[in-house]
Amino acid sequence: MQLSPLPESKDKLSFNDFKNEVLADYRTAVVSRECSLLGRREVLTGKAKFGIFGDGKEVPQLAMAKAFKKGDFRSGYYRDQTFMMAIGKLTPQQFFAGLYADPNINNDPMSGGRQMGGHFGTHSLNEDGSFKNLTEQYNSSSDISPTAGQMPRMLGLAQASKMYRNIEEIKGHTKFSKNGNEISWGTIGNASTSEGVFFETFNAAGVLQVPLIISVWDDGYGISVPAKYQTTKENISEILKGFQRDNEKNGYEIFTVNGWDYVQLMEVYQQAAKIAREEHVPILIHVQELTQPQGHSTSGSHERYKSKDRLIWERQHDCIAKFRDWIIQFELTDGAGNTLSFIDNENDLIRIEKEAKKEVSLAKRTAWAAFLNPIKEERLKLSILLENVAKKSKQKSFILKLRNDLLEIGDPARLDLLSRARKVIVQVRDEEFTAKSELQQWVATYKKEQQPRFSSHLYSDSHQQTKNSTEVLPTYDEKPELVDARLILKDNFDYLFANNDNVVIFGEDTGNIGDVNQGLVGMQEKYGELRVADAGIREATILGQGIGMALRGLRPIAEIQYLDYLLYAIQIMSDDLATLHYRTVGKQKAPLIVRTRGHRLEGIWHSGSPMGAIVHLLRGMNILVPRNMTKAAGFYNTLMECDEPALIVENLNGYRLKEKMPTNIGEFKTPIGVVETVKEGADITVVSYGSTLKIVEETVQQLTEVGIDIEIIDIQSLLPFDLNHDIVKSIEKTNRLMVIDEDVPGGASAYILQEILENQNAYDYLDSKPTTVTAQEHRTAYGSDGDYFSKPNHDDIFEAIYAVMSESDPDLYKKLY
Ligand SMILES: Cc1ncc(C[n+]2csc(CCOP(=O)(O)OP(=O)(O)O)c2C)c(N)n1
Ligand SMILES: [Mg+2]
Repeated sequence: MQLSPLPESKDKLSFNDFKNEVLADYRTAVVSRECSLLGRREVLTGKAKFGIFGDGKEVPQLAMAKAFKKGDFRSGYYRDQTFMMAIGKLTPQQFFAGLYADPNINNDPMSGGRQMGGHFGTHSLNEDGSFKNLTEQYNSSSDISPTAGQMPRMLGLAQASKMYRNIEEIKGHTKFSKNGNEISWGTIGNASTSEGVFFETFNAAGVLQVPLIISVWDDGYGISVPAKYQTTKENISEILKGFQRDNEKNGYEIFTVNGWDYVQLMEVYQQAAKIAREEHVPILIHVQELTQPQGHSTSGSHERYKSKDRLIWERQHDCIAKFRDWIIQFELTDGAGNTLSFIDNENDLIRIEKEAKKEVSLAKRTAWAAFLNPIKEERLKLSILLENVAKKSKQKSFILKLRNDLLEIGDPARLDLLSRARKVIVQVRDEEFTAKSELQQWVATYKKEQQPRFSSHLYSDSHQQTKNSTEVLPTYDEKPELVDARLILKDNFDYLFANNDNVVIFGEDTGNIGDVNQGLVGMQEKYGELRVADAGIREATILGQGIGMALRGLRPIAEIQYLDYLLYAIQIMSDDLATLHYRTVGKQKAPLIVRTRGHRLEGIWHSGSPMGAIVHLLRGMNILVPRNMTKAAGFYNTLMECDEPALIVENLNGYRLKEKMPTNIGEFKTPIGVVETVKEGADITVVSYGSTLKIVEETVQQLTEVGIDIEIIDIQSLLPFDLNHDIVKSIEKTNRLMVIDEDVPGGASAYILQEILENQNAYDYLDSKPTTVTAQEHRTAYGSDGDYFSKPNHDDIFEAIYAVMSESDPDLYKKLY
């Protein structure tokens, strides 16, 4: 693109305004740089653990901030402190609070100390968990550390604008959009563009034609590895040229600009924003010739891997130094022939620099005091308690020494307090006196107060949390119609689309044919190509679409065609979606529903059921495993009223099985975290879920014939798990437990056992060894025999149950083999 050399805005503003803006920008850049410099020192002197800063990337971020409007969203990475400062969402004091890991969200609004510094985000939610009016504020989705992990979500943030502009029914959702004018602003390091999700997102945004502006901050390196090992031709915009739109075909607008060139940057960002906002065209801005004055992070020095020449070049091209030179040299002749400049002389800049230093230094000290003073006060209280304990205890000298050591720590951490108190409790275990009880009480209260600072908000705590969900049973006609189960889902989706205008669904083959199992047949025709959409084969970005749209108030359902292919998306689910509410201390939410189908069908990649991996990687989500489509539909209905993300695994072999058509489609609800006793019995509690549950049911008759009466419990919801502890109530009665699961040995079954044995204390009631029947440890072989020999089959289940009974009464149940 041809660009004019000076910002258009210059003509519109009086020179004084222009000058003030330039100097204010310079000030922001210098303040940000000073934060980086002092931040590094704080780490090197031990006050903070790790630092990764935005030095060398300041000037382009000023340009991005100027083009950024209220309602827009950023999805970026750890270099963006200058941008955050420029939009007024990060103060130097907050910057240092984050560096110190201050767990007070008021001090570190980015993550309440949960994330390393440099991971930014804004608050989308009110105290009660409801959305704020996002169009009235600058927004940043919360950063994550995995390189390029911000890419999939930035696609969804952009796509939301497209939805709000083009879907008539949701135009009234003015909290989230003003006619889809909002841009999703992505930032990424040059080296991180090597990641698969970068290219996947890039292509998808071109296909979808969404208002996304991706800035690549190119400093030629990814830690120590230079561009020649990262990028073909060492140039990301060069190799992406094929994406450039032309008169015939949609595509991208691509800009390149040097990161030290203030004027060009302003121009490029203004132009890019105009195109993206008005035309909904994705844009790449390749910002080149950036530097890293202090190296990658506090973990090492860049002198180890950059040549002398490169280091000299970096000093010469430091964007702030270049900006400074430009300010000094700038002259303009006005209409009257007067020479206009930004400053009288260099002293004007030196004054700004000095003030910035002072401001940052003060901010640092204030942040440190705000972080440390509460701990010091807590220490004082504890020291008095310890002294009281010492006075009464036989271990007086030990305790006093411990107390004195505690008081001598210059910068105490909470662990210093709690750990010492716990050690004292051990020392006085044989003694009894009031001061000891007070100390015990202190430990309990302190834990109770402090633990939530590190562990709260994994799930929603609003009134819409899934744990509050209640059951609404399906109702039936006297003689209910038996239908292919997929039709129950289809009718239920129809109801959901009709009654919730912000529900959208998308995935591979989801739109035109109504999903591979026809659970959505006819829905696209009825609700349009945007709400019921086909997606490319790109699971990670299907997830990202969902996360981004959910962050902006839509209720997306992201469909992953088969459970086996969830692995392509699981990184984003695990790193981004599942951690979102936790890492923002409840300041952002993405109530995305991930729909998939799986468990057993045929062969290695259509029979997988890696539920153990899933429940462990996705803490923070609800993992729901309905045994049939009525239960599945009920889960969708429940989730529509909740504000948490969830995965629903439908049974791949269940769509054509017959189920009774309920009369209250869209209204019945499967409760989350509640098990269901499918069959009552006296001899053994058999716990299972999903497709396997049906196989368990099929063994009932054979078991009855040999006189064994099993109780069958459907777990239904792996996360959360049996909130009412109903399983142990069954074991109280049967005194025996068997877990049947089609994951590998020690997979989901180990998780289920831990829940039941440890959390529900079932071992108290067991008369037999608790056992598991699982799949083999390899993937499932193809064909009917492959299934029989790989997955738990009804003979395996029968024999396993029989063996338990035989062990307890060998005369009644003679050994089979
Ligand atoms: C998936 C993943 N792999 C490796 C890392 C470790 N890591 C952190 S930053 C980084 C280099 C990123 O370089 P670039 O994208 O150019 O950004 P820059 O730091 O240069 O701005 C690496 C390898 C990571 N965070 N995530
Ligand atoms: Mg780099």
